[in-house]
Amino acid sequence: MGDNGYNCWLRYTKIEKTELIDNYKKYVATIWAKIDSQLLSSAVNELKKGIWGLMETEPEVVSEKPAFQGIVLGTFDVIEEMYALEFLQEEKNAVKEEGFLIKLIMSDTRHNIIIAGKTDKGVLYGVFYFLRSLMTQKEVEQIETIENPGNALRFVNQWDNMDGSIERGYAGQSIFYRNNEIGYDLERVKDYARLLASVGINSIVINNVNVREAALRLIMKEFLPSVEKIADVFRAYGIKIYLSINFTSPIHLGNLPTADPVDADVKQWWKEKAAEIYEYIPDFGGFLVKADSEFNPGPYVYGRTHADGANMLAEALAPFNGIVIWRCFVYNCLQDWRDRKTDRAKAAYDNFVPLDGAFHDNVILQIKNGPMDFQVKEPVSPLLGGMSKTNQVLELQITQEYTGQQKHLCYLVPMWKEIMDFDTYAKGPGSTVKKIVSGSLFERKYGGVAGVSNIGDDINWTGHTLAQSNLYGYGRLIWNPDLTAEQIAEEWVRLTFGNEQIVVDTICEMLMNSLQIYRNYNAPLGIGWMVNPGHHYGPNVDGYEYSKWGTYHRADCFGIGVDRTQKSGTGYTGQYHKENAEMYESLDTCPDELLLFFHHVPYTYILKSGETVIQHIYNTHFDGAEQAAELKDKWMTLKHYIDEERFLQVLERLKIQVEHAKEWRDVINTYFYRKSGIKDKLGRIIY
Ligand code: GCV
Repeated sequence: MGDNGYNCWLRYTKIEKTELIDNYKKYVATIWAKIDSQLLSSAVNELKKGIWGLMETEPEVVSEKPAFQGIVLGTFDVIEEMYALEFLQEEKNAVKEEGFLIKLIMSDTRHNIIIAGKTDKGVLYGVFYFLRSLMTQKEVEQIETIENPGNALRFVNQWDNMDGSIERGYAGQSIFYRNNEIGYDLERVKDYARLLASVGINSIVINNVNVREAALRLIMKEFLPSVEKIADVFRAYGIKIYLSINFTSPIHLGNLPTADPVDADVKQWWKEKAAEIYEYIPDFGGFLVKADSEFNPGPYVYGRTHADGANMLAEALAPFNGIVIWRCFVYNCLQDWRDRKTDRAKAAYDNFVPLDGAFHDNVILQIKNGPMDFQVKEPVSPLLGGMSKTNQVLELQITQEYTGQQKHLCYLVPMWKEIMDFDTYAKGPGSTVKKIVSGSLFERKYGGVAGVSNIGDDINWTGHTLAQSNLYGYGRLIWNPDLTAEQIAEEWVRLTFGNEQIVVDTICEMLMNSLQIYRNYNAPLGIGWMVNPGHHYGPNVDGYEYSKWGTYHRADCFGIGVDRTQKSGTGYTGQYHKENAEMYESLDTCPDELLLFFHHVPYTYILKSGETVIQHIYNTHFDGAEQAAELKDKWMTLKHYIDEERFLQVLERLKIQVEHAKEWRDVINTYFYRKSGIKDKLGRIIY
């Protein structure tokens, strides 16, 4: 059967295991629900759609009689009142704001599956959990659970522009905009909302953080009715919308002479603007701001601090419970490559740590996972762990800007786990990033994670069908940061390609190996960059070496790496808490995988693995290219198990990857052979 990949992990294809269906059928003939909200209507519709697809049963939806048989759906209060069911107090206490309980009642008189939440949103998440359980063939007795999200704010950020292009998008055009118009395909937007809600996403920023041209006007009356339509679609799936704004909007849109955050007219302009937006969208989330960053103006233009800027907007949004998400990607992007003192890696910490505690309650700082920019391997940003009195969200990149641009297979969940599990020691051992960003470590009001989306209007959403695993995995991981990368991979494969064991095993193995394979043939030992400038695809070792962007490897004929130590380098290591500062400072304890990020060493330096740096570069690049070829061979073994359309789609991408991994191998190896003059001890071909 053909499958173009559009339904992703919500395929609801018929379950072949008849015993399993027979068991479930005892429960699914009726859905009991008092549908008095959009969220419950979405939940019931999804349930009907799922049950029909999976079991070819069309459940009857009933609201008012006592429910003796069937699925009972609703908040605890409503279920207790309407369906003569009582919950234990512990059960009710255990379920938090957006969590849910799934429970079976099997007695002589009743056969019920209860999906209950404190809120309707929790019920919707419970429905998706239930359907996922069916698709992954859980026995009915195994579906009982209580789940709560590990992060309160679960964002995707769209880097969509109003002309329809997507900054760092690799799967077609925007589903939101075309030719400076908005909301042209609301059906598609609705399906996106379903996909996002199914993995627990509850917030979306619908335009690029670089707010230029028409996008400036999204907060104006001419566009707000269309923004409202988008908000309506997402609201039905429990997702709040946010807009990225340009800090100098009062000048461009309000004809004011300044955007100075302490200016009374500027403050007033934003207050009125916020009020106007809330007239259209009463539950509008707030603003995302990229200020003083890569040519986007901000408070520094007026000699003010980032706290001044963020707080001014926060005051405008506060009466409506809106929040300001303020990005920390602030650095000098006009650096001189000859200058070895300035270190881009230090910038976020230097700009924001002095302001810890100065932000209003409804401001959240959004911090990229690394100090540079979503490289294949970077240390965790020391800003995560550098502040205890400020709300923070972690920013991850789901779109594969530096990780193969959805032409290469690169399952990113293992990388995100490395980040979330990193111990910052901010409050002693166990101060992991996941505890900081959830807000639990420092008991912050807000916390969560934001991911830059990887979707576009390609029929399969993500270009590479297997890149759907990253969107799925992102949502699942930030809902429950304790899930393993393997668990998430397996779930995704079962939902997306079915439960045949060979399919599950093979694709899981491909996914789980893919990050290391990509790292093997990419920039070595944590140094990053080495990509073509601008579009960032493909190898170019010196692409950014003599540029203004602050992204250097400092390779010469003797050695490579950036000395970021306190002893002799830029002093960046000193931004970490003692345990990590010491680990990175010393060559003896700095992990191999980050060696060149922290130290400049000769090519003959011997790694902990026992290899020299240069031999490591050769080995990993030869291995990486070979392993990429093996990915394709693995996929070929599934020819008879996967529908032709998706099989061929993935194969086409894997072929590109195989060729392109060779390019990486040869460019990197040749470069370092020519720089160092040191031969590969295994005598393999280097040009
Ligand atoms: C949206 C990197 C990317 C830019 C991106 C920027 C950011 O520099 O290459 O495309 O801009 O990060 O995160 O603001």
